Parts: sequence; structure tokens; C-alpha cells
Amino acid sequence: FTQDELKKIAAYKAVEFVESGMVIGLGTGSTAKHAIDRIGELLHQGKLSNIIGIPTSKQTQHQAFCLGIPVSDIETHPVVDLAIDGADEVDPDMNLVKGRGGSLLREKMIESCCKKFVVIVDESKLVEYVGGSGLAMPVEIVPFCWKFTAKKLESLFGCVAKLRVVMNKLDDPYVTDNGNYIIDLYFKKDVGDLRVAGDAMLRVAGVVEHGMFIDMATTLIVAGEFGVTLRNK
Ligand code: DER
Repeated sequence: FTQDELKKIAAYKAVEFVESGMVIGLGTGSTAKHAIDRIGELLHQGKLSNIIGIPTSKQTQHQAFCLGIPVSDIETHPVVDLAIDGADEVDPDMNLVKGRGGSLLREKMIESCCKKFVVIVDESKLVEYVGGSGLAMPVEIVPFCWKFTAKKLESLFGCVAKLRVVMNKLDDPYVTDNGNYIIDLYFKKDVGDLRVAGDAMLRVAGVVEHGMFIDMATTLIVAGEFGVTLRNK
């Protein structure tokens, strides 16, 4: 299987949890895209009805609109029945790193108020510890004096902090749906207690939210060469 085929397998498995009448958090990224496509297909076939989608990004809102999935927001639906979303990393305790697609703030807002949060990944996302993939741990910050905030994070965690830019145009910062910047943190070692590290990040004035989703996932679906596994918290 290709990685995208594995993502699709995990996504379709998650959509089996979707029942008619549900309010569904719609994730962001290439894995969640397959789940949203599948929901649209089942609605179109009449196998699902009365679904309300709560998109986690403008990109997902557009995909839902194109598929004819009715959308709303958490002000109208403060309790979400089920959220389905991908992740960049999953540790053995089902803690996640998310945000490499740039949508971590809206994802965390929506996935914090859902009864069930189903994470869908291909096996390449499994890590021994958060930050273990050597890839970015994203943090959303305000644009004002972003260099100051980036340096503060580097000194706090002994990590490397890089401003996310658009398609490698160095002078063109990536701007989130909320008008903020993303700083990608690269840890040289395990950050230790995730909650302590996350809380310390949030105390840095200028930081809006970080990409560690601690103790939030309720179900993990992993698609790998040897099949699909499902694990509940
Ligand atoms: O940006 C995000 O949080 C995405 O959900 C990301 O974590 C997973 O993206 P992928 O499904 O394209 O790998």
C-alpha cells in the first residue's frame, strides 16, 4: 500500500463511527480529507443524513461545502458528538503532535469539546515520544515581535525555533486562519513531562497555542502494512 492508501483505509474505518444526526468535527490534512470525502459520499448515497460538520480550518470548510456537507461552528454546537482528525505524531499514551497543516488552534478548540475524538493515522506517525520524529512541534504565536517569542521558546526548551514560511519564500511568513504565525520547534531530546512543557509554553506571552494534544484522543486507528488496528483510551 502507498502511504495515501493507508491514510484512506484508516479514514474510512473512522467514518464507520458516524451516525445520522451527528455533529461531526471535521479535521484538517490529507488523512482527514479522505474521511470527509467518505462522509460526503455516504450523504450523497443517502446512507447518512442530518450530519452537521464543524470544520477545523477554512480549507476543510471549503471541502465540506463542495461536498454538500452542512457546516456550523462550536458557538452553535458547543458539544460535538465525534471528531475525526489526523496527527503528525502519536506516542504510546495516544498523546499527539498536530499542526503541521497549520490548523492546530481551531483543531484543539473543536477537539476539546467533543465526546469522542478519533485519530486516524498511517503507521509512520507512531513515535516513542513526542518530538521523537525529529520533525516540527508547531506553536501558534502572535505576529507582533515574533522573533522575541521564538528566542524565548528556544531558551526555555533548548530547542531550535523556526518561523514557518510560505513555500520556502523566506520573507513570506505562513499566516494561519486566525491571522497568526507558526513557529516550528525542533527538540534535540525528549521534552519530558508533556503537560509541564505545554503549560510552560502557554505562559510565554505571545504564544497562542501549541501542537501537543495531551490526553485528548479517545480512539486511535492505525493503518499499516499488516492491516488496521483500533485502540480505545
Ligand atoms: O495539521 C494537522 O494537525 C493535521 O491534522 C496533521 O497533523 C496531519 O496531517 P496529514 O493527515 O496530512 O498527515
